[in-house]
Amino acid sequence: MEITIIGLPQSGKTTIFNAATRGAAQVATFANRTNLGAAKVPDERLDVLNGIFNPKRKVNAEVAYVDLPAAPEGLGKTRSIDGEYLNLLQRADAVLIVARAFDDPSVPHIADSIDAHRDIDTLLFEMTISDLEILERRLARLADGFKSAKPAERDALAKEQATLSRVMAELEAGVHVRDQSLTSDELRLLSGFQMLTAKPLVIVVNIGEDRLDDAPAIEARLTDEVATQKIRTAAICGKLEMELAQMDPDDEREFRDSLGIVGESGLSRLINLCYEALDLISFLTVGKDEVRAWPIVRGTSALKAAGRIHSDLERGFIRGEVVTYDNMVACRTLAEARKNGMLRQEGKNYIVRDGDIMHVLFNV
Ligand SMILES: Nc1nc2c(ncn2[C@@H]2O[C@H](COP(=O)(O)OP(=O)(O)OP(=O)(O)O)[C@@H](O)[C@H]2O)c(=O)[nH]1
Ligand SMILES: [Mg+2]
Repeated sequence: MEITIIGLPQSGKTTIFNAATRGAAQVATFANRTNLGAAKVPDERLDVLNGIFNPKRKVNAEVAYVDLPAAPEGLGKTRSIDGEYLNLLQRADAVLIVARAFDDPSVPHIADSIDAHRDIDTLLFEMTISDLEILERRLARLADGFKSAKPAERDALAKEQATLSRVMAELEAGVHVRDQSLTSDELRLLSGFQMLTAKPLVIVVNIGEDRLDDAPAIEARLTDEVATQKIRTAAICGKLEMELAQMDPDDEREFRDSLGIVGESGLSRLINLCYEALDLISFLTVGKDEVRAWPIVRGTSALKAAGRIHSDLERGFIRGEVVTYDNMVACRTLAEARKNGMLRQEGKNYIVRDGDIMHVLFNV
């Protein structure tokens, strides 16, 4: 699963990539390269389990992030996304848009003024245009195919034509594909085209370090004007978060305290929003060696979840022993959970839930 970061040139994409992945990719004027990295997904439950089990290691779930360079001609000027850049973007499982709100005279802006909401609209517009072009091309091909099609094939072609025309009309009216009501058959058809406005979307506004106090107000406006049920939004200070992420944990905590940042950091929240956007949940494993969170797509069966740990566990799967996180914390050992009847025996078709602690019994 991959989150791909896009945004106008110099909006802070690489800065936020570095913050999320605790990386040190070059932040520079038009550094023309793609950065790949993984972000650890913060999970307080792991910290608690770590305290109970005292294992050798604690392993967070990870999600891959891709930081694209600005589009060749400068995204926001091309009035559509195409070519190699479109191909890269189409591969994304979810898109993270970075919009600039920080003010810094030494960093140029293609529009010569700072307006995050305008830039978000520009990007959404470009994604929409790109999808319209995908649909136009497909419809043109269908029209050609129709002429040479045998009568028996015409029904299917006509049906596809009708669906695509309807999706296109809604898109022209400004309704992203992800917000359209589509049947599962239609969704299956559309998934082949990898349309950009069908992808889960997170929008982050990159605010200046001098506006940390305004973050709640900025987020409220985003919630009002941009967020939908399927578009998640947040405001974070990219530069500050990057600097914090590059410190060792003790210094980071001290620095955060000195800034008066309480509760979950903006960055943690952002990473969790992306996790949700991908529709990922975590199941947990515990033991002497490690406590660990494993990312799975919501709706994954115990059998497939076991396969995430190791293919042998899927191949030789017998059953899963499952206890909820809360019950685990209350009982503190699996033996105690078993004694109290809180360790359930689940078969291969059990749908694993977020926070399930699962021990897989297998035989190969
Ligand atoms: N003051 C301030 N500067 C920032 C912030 N975020 C990014 N910058 C600066 O803006 C410039 C561009 O940041 P990058 O993270 O490289 O932006 P980008 O979107 O990856 O840029 P391209 O890949 O070249 O399109 C750098 O000089 C950053 O230091 C911020 O929150 N505050
Ligand atoms: Mg960059």
